[in-house]
Amino acid sequence: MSVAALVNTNEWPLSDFQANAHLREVFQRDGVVVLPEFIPHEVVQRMVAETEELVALAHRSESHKTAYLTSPDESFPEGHPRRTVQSSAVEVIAYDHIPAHHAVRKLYESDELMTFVAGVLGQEKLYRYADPFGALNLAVMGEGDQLGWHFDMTDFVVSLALQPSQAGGEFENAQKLRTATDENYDDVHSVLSGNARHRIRVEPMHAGSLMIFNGRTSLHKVTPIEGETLRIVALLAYDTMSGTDSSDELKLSRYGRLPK
Ligand SMILES: O=C(O)CCC(=O)C(=O)O
Repeated sequence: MSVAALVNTNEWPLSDFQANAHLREVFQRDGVVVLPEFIPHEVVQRMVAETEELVALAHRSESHKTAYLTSPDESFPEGHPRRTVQSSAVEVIAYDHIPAHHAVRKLYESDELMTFVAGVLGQEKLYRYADPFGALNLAVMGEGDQLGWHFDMTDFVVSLALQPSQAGGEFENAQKLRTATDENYDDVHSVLSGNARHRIRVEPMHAGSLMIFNGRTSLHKVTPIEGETLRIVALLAYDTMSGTDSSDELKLSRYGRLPK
């Protein structure tokens, strides 16, 4: 199946240099770019149905870590972001559980999509992740699940919203809050303590939206899910170097197992 059958190429012509240059500018400016209706409605429906068949294979993880995805560091003063714990709960379907015919897997394995993402990121070339579980994974969140405030450990993430929850499940983002050389703890503290609503933007996560996001510098969360409808998001992992894999610690916490 060609990627043209999976992507709304009328709206998002993947190889249109001009259009991609605009997306690249937005990504560079904001650290995030959202492409609404990237996937046509009927394809999204197929992706959701194919994901629902796999829900029993999902691994549930619940974590209580700081926004830096670490345990609290008691050497910092009380109330400091490095000591402040965030709660998260999510179920994840790993790449090796997603069959070859799944439309999301076909999309992820398309070179055309990877070249397009590289163009938006301003990268010469990208590689798919080497993690046999995390290269492509489907995050499924039910009532009460949430992701606490956190920075990612990777430079960027590509997510595809497949199904929003009835309420809650909002992706809140305080963009570009830190840099490689400045942790900006004061502003991180303000966001964590709810005193910086003006810095937070809710990114639209309608079914079929693709989001390309720099989660290493932007502090973000998913608010608690309300209602019975599962919130489903596909996470497509790429890197600028070939062979990049996740640590065993991350695999065990997110997927509950290690490769055999
Ligand atoms: O589910 C989402 O929308 C975002 C996921 C996320 O923030 C993450 O996995 O780090």
